[in-house]
Amino acid sequence: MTAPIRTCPAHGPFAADGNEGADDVTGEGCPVCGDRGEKLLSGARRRQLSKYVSGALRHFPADAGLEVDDQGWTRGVALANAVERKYEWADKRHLEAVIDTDPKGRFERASGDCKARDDRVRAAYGHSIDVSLEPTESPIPDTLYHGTVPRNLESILEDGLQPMSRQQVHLSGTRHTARTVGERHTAEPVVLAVDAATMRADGHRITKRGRETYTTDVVPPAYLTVPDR
Ligand code: HQG
Repeated sequence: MTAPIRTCPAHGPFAADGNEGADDVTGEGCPVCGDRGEKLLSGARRRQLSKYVSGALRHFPADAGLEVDDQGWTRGVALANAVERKYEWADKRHLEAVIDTDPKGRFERASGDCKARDDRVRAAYGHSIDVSLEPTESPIPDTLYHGTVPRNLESILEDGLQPMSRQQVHLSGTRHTARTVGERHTAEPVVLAVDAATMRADGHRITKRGRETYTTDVVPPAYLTVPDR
C-alpha cells in the first residue's frame, strides 16, 4: 500500500504513514512538528503520478512532451505541464510532493527549491533512454543483492546480470530490499548476493542512486552467489 501525502502548513508535504520504507516518517503527523496537515494526494493517486513521472523521465520523455539532456535532466515547469496534461486532478503542488516524499529517492532536483531559477528534475536511476549520470561519492557496501525470477537463473549464471532493457544493472543494499524488487516480477523471487567489494577492486564501477539502489554496467557471473535451494 502506498501511503497518502498530507501537507503541513509550516513544513510542506509528508507521507502520512511510514509505508514503503520511509524511515524518516512516523505516525500520522508532520515529521517535523506533528501537525496533522491537510490531505494532498490519496495513496492511489500518488502511486499513479509517481509511475507516470518515473516512466516519462526514464523511458518516454518525448511522448510526455519533455526534453531530457545527456544527464537526464528536464525542466520542472515542463514536467508540471506534462502531469497537468495527463491528469485533470494533478498540478505542480502534487508533482513536487511526489518528488519530495519519494521513499526510494527516485527523483532528484538540480536545486533543493523548485522556485529557484534552476528547477531541473531527473530520475535518479532506472533509465532505458541513453543518459550518463555522473558518479557519486556514497559508500558502497561490500555485499549487494539482486532479486530476480528463478527461471532467469540459468541465463544469469551464464551471462551475468545484464541491464536488459535499462542502461544499468540495479542492485540493492539488503536482502530484504532485493526480495521486494524481485517481487515486482514474481511471488517467489530468488535473491542473489553480489561480491561488490571484489568487483570494485577489479575495476568495476558501482554507484549509489537514490536512497537504496546501486547501479553498475554488468555483474559477471564470477561475482554472483546463488543461495542454496
Ligand atoms: C533480469 C525498480 C535473464 C533481472 C527496482 C530482472 C530497481 C536477466 C530483469 C529497478 C539477466 C530486468 C530495476 C540475464 C538480468 N538473463 N534475466 N542475463 N540479467 N536479468 O525491471 O533490477 O521501483 O529492468 O534479474 O527497485 O528488476 O521502479 O530490473 O529480473 O531498482 O523505482 O532481467 O526498478 O525501481 O528487470 O529493477 P528490470 P530490476 P522503481
